[in-house]
Amino acid sequence: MRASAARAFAPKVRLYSTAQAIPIAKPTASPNKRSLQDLTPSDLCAYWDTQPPNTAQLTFADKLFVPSRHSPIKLWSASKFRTTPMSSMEPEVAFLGRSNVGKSSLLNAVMGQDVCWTSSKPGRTREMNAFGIGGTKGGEHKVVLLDMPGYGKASRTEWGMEIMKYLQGRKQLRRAFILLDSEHGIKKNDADILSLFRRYAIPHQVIFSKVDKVLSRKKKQGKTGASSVMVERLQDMLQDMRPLVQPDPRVSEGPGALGEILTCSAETTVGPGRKLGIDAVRWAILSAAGIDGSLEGGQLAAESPAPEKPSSIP
Ligand SMILES: Nc1nc2c(ncn2[C@@H]2O[C@H](COP(=O)(O)OP(=O)(O)OP(=O)(O)O)[C@@H](O)[C@H]2O)c(=O)[nH]1
Ligand SMILES: [Mg+2]
Repeated sequence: MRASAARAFAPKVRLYSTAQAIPIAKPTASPNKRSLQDLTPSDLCAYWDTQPPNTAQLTFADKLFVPSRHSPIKLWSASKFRTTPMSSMEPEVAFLGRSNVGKSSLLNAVMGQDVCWTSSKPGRTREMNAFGIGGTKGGEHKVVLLDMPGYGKASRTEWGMEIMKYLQGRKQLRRAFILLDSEHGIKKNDADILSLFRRYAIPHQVIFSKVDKVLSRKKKQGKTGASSVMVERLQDMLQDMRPLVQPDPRVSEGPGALGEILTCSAETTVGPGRKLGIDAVRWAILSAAGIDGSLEGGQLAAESPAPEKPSSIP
């Protein structure tokens, strides 16, 4: 592993970490290469409170997100919470994070279609945009995904208020996914949002975006593999994140994030229609929506009831 690659992880995590810093390993002569398409959720993600999805669950999730004539479908856009449609009952999950962290790109990868606008300039998404997934002709959508405007650079100043109104007031919301940039780690405004989520008991989960940037330093076309050392270091980084996303309950303002951190790359293809780590994100979305993937005669047999929102939400 190259020393520069090691530096990409360690200092940023230490910034807010209370855990012991991880020593930076010296480069090894010829690190074992792992093919990116062979990396499993257990390699890319950390699961403390949940089980890593198995192959059948990942396949089920991938199938549900396959684009069709009825999915994905743009349902609505809103710039203010009070203008969001209240009639829909389908479970919703929202994607939040700093401007330019890769929310819209991630959602395009998840939905298998470029339905969200993306840009290299921060501040591209200006409204909440809702997309329905898993719909059939004449049928309701199974889950609604929300692409949110980013916070921080080039964001609307009043957006923070609207986002909190949505997160606290939206009955259909099952989970907020907060994206953090793998290369930059947790910044002050990310830490502030995580703290707000805890204070208002909003169910949330962390996803690290752009993991290609830390798994491999090569240009896009050369990104076919990652060294075993880098995969181990990614796991170390995720373990280091635990006290930050799940602070000690004795000092925490409220419930922490789900004990499951995902990493993915919306721009790394690992097979036909497959991007790195996106299958695990799809499974996490379905789990949040209470769709467990039990199959019987080709139909979904059982959908566990959607988790109730904590009663402590004001
Ligand atoms: N290397 C790499 N770049 C990515 C990835 N995902 C997104 N990007 C790039 O990051 C930039 C921002 O992507 P967006 O998806 O528009 O980010 P966003 O969070 O929706 O941004 P706002 O709407 O402005 O808040 C674009 O230049 C993308 O090409 C990824 O997985 N890897
Ligand atoms: Mg966007």
